[in-house]
Amino acid sequence: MKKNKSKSLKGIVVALKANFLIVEIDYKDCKDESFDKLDEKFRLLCTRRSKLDYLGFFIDVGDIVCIESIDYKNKRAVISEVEPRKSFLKRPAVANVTLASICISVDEPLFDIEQASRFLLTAECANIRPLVILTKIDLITKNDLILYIDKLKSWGYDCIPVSIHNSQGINSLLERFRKTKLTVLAGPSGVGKTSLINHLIPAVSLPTSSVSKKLKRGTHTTRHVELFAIGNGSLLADTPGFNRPEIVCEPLDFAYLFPEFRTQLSQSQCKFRNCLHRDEPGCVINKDLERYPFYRENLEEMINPHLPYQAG
Ligand SMILES: Nc1nc2c(ncn2[C@@H]2O[C@H](COP(=O)(O)OP(=O)(O)OP(=O)(O)O)[C@@H](O)[C@H]2O)c(=O)[nH]1
Ligand SMILES: [Mg+2]
Ligand SMILES: [Zn+2]
Repeated sequence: MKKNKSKSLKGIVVALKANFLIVEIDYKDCKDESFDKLDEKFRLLCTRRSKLDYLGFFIDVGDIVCIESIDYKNKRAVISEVEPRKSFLKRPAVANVTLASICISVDEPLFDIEQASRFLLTAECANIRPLVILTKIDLITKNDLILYIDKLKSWGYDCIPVSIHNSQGINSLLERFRKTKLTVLAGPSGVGKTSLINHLIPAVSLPTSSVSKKLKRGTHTTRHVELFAIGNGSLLADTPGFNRPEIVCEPLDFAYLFPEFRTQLSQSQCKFRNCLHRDEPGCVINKDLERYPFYRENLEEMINPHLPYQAG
């Protein structure tokens, strides 16, 4: 076994563990090295060159990095460079995301407009078009499911309804993920993100736990972001659930994060260029849309963070 000090390789950060980073590289990229047979992909425990800290480079899961001083025997290496990111989802923090799959359960925990919207807005803010995965559909009737699908449609989103109990939707999900370079599963705690990964990737068996009977909420089982191979060179990220993502955005840009408002703003223009779509004359936004009160309340909070908004 040799230490390869001269050659650097590219890999992807698949997890952060304390002060270390786990980087996955392709066996084919280092075929010429004199080491024993390894899996097609393998993972190395890495530290980072201190110059990266001086230069202020943060490294997150999903980052593409150059590694050197590779010790194949002990599966260790050092990160020397980080490639510029194509996208970045702030919370959960994942770089180079190509699809943000927002998992929302129809029950246990119950579908919540504000919470679902906050997750969707986080993806929209990062300029990553989200896909909604409606989970635990075995817990509701077909008619109720249709109501949820229609609701999401009226917000401008298609969804994939799934259940791990009767495997509904699982194949279309798998197909979609295998066509996507890096998909993140994000959403509130307890909606079944990890259960979905266990179901989709049989080799993976991650801990999950039932939602609290009293609060009907998840118990924050997953603690770290981790990427898993899902076939076809695609990766799927499990992430810790949280309950209330913050929305950080300029008030004038806020309406553009809602597809149903975007559609109206692309068809006609408000009278004033700086319209915030409140009570301005000549505003084209339809105030009867389901998420308008949510937009309005959060807009007022952005403008006056210290004053509670009171609907008129
Ligand atoms: N009925 C039903 N229960 C499900 C389904 N998927 C997951 N669950 C249950 O939901 C509970 C929570 O699942 P987890 O996979 O731990 O949820 P999570 O989203 O990863 O939660 P955090 O890690 O806390 O963010 C478990 O008891 C699962 O068995 C489903 O399709 N139907
Ligand atoms: Mg989990
Ligand atoms: Zn307007």
